[in-house]
Amino acid sequence: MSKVFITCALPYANGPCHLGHLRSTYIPADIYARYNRMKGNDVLMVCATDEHGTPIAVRAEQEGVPPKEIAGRYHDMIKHDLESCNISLDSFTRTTDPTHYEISQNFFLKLYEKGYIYEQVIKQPYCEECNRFLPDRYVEGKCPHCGAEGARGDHCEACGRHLEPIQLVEPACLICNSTPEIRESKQYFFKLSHFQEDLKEWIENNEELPPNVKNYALQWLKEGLKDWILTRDMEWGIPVPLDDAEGKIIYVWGEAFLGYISSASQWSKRENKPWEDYWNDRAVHFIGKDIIYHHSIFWPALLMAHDCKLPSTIIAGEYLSLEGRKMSTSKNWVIWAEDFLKTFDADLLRYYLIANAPLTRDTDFSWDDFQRRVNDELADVLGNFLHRTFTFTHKFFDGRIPEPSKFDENDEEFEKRMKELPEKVSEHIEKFKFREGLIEIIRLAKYANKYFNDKEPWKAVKTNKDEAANCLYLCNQLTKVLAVLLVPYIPEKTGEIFKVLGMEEDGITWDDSKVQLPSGMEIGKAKPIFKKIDDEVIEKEKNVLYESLEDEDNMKDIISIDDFAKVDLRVGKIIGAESVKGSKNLLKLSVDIGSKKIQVVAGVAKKYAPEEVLNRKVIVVVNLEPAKLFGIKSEGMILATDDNMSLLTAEGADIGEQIK
Ligand code: B3M
Ligand code: ZN
Repeated sequence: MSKVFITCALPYANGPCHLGHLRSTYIPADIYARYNRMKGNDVLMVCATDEHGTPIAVRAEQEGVPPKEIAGRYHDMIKHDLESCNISLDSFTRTTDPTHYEISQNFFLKLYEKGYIYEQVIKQPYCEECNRFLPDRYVEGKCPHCGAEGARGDHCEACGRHLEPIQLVEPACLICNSTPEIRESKQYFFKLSHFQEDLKEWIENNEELPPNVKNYALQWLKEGLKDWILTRDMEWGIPVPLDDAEGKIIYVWGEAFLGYISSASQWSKRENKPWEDYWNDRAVHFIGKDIIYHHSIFWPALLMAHDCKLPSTIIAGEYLSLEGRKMSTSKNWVIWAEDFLKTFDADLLRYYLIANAPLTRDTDFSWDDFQRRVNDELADVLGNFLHRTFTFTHKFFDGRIPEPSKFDENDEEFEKRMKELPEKVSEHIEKFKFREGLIEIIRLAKYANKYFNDKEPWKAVKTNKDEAANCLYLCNQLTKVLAVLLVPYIPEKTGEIFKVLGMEEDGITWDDSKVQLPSGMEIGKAKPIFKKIDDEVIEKEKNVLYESLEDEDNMKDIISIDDFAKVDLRVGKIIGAESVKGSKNLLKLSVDIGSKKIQVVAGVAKKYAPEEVLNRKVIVVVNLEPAKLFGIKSEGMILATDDNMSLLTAEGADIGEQIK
């Protein structure tokens, strides 16, 4: 028996789980964990929510609530999502737990003391308006490599490159949109470059690392590793545990990995078993492909620096698109686990996401394909085989497993295949080829249906009862074999099969697939375990999904007419305009709205010079709560289009006229 430490990438606590997370990481990890437990290995499977980092901090700021509150909300949601999918984690904690702070700070200190972390003054964008440095996602601009708009201070989604905030072209503060200046600040660097050779050796010689991870990692190593900034000037995060580091926190990626350890350590305390035994035996990381860099380069280097054992392997699930388009949570082009599970069993999702494609390939979720696989493979092949076996056993053999007699050639072939199956599936799962394992199982069920048809036990029972008995004897045996081998994949459905067989799923081992059911054993009532999905059900799901796409094109959220009526829109004439010192975006305008004159700061300076807007009749929101932009009071808002910044005008209208 060996011990296995299994980790799932820590989801950011800023959104619930969607199908992409489940496909790349959680379902594969769970299959592996369940399989290992059934093989008698001692498994510790951990995860936690990743609760630091700028996405959560920015969001908290935008919503005006503390970051930990946001994180707590999503921690609960994610926990619920994972449980609903039967992801059998032994520990699911938070990176805001005190244990995590302690472990992360100690880890940092140890590396500092060993000389792997050093100080250096660097240039960073600083927002004068917001009075702070702008790390990571606090700043957006154009990507210096590919020119894409909307690149963030740490990453460009368009070309996938890692960025430093000062590399951004035309940077803007995400909170106030002003142009940051460059200031100097002391940060702590990790000597990543020092580990270049050791990493290369580890990656090249690790036989278990799958090709997708290996190839990426070697390519980055070829480009050469640079030292890595491990800290940020930011409030939200784990404070750097050094005296002269006030206001600095450990970069989220510098502590998130330790979430694996802090989650395990909390489990250890509870269970009174040392997690180290698991880590030192065999550790397997399950991640999505977007974080291969972090897990194959940063994390092993951190572990080397600390002198810890490296993981055995890293399994990276590739991307899932949706109906042929890239998934996007901001565009609502996404299927949330919770929504999916309102209509369908978790096992259908587990089945489909694994059967659909090998983990190491990008693939697509499509509703039609989902329906097809469930109906053809689960209902028609597997479900049909189980159902006819159980109903015939009741109909012709009193609900008892018949006594076999001498097998003919076909029976022997059937038995042979059945006996070979557990080993075949095992081999695939151990190589993380979950799809291949599943396909073997379905293939055998398909063959079993053919065997059943050829044997025609409904006829044989009248002409040659022994032949029918052999057929039903073998088919019943196979139902159990299939049920055992499918436990890692679809644990709820297999529970239903075991119930018919009068067995408990808890405690079932892989080798139970080899134990024969005794003749004469009574089976329970047959009931359909896999049902077909009707076209209407799929149509409905498609409509919901595609509607969100249309909504996105046309409008954001639906508001009531009363909500709209609250907005006081008037025609105003711009009677004064000047640029705002230090801002490329803003114009300071004086606007006559009939009843009075108001001052408005508008973000249209990139499109219009002050004299170009003078005397224009524009649409003004006049009952907006006054705000200060660049220290200048703004008492309303001028309507303009978002990207193009074209002013909406009403040249023929009267000043002060209301818009309804
Ligand atoms: N929180 C999620 C991601 O980038 C990130 C994973 C951390 S694993 C240590 O997908
Ligand atoms: Zn700012």
